This record gives sequence, C-alpha cells and structure tokens, in this order.
Amino acid sequence: MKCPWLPFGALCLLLPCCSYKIEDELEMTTMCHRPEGLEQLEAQTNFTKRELQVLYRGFKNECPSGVVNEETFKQIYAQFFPHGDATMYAHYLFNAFDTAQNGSVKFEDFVIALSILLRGTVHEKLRWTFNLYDINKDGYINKEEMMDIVKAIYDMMGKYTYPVLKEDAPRQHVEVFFQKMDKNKDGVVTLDEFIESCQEVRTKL
Ligand SMILES: [Ca+2]
Ligand SMILES: [Ca+2]
Repeated sequence: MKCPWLPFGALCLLLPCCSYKIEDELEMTTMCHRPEGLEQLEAQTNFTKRELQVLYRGFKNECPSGVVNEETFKQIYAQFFPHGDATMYAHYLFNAFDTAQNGSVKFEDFVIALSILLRGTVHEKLRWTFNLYDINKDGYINKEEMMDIVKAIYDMMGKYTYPVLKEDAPRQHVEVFFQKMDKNKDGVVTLDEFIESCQEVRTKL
C-alpha cells in the first residue's frame, strides 16, 4: 500500500508510525495508553479515539518525555538526508508545528497538525503550508521568506540529488513562483493570494 504521506514530501518522515500502518496496528493495539484530553482531541481532529491511541503510542516511543524539541526534528531529518544539510528546513518545519512558539511540540500540537495534513480540506492544508512559509508569522510571505524556505529544501536534498543544479537555480524558481503568486504586485503574498495561486496549479494538473 502506498504511503498517503508521499504528497507531503519530507514531512512524512516525522511520523514514527507512518499512517498507512495505522489500520494494521489498530488490529493488535492494546488499550494501554490513555492520553489525557482524548475526547477533546477527538473533537479537534479528524482521527478516531483508537487512531489517536495508536498515534500516541508511536509518539511516546519516539519521544518518551512527551514533547518534541527542535533538536529531535533535526536529528530525524539528518538521518533521512545524509547527503544534505536539513538543519534549516527542520527549523522552519518545527516552527510551523510549534504553534505556541514556546520551543516544544506536545502530542496535541503534533496530532492537530497531522490531522490537517492527512485529513484536512485543501483549504486547511494550504493555510498550514502558508504558515510554514511565513517565517516571521506576520501574515505575509515576502520574497526573502520564500527564498529561505526554497534554499533550505535545496540544502536538505544535497548536491548528490541534483548534481547539475546551478548556483542560482533557487533564486530563479523563487522569482517565477513569486511573480505568479503576488497577484496585485505589492511585493508580498497574502493567504488569499497563496490559496488562489495553489488552486490554479491544481486545476491545471
Ligand atoms: Ca512573513
Ligand atoms: Ca500581494
């Protein structure tokens, strides 16, 4: 069975119990974990109580302390991209998960983001991605922020993946993306502009 996380690229690597196994695991899972506030989480996410229990078990296995910090994100990504430098991408991704901006991601934060990325509407997924790109969280994506994220992705992939990549390739990509997204040409991309542009791409595909 194909992993449903593939469309989200490297993000799937954060899942210790990759979601395509959830159903299998449900068969054998024992009800030993009862994270607090499960009812509330069930209401806040698109997961069932049993799925939440499986996810919780995987989370606790990987992170016995119950929280993930930025260093954990970096370690996970470094394992999967040994030929690249994933430090910056892991940093930006962590900030997108760390909605309270307090340096740690709890199970609740993790599962709410996961629910959006796996089972959210297109609109919810795009809103989450917008927040990832909006590095300083001021509600706009500027060209520098887009450049930083794209560069971080190129760094993570490393030189082995794109041996013929030219030095200025990231900048050229960003220029093209930005021109398309910044509809009113005011130098920043708003959430509405972002969603509109992404949906144009979707309908063309
Ligand atoms: Ca911004
Ligand atoms: Ca604009």
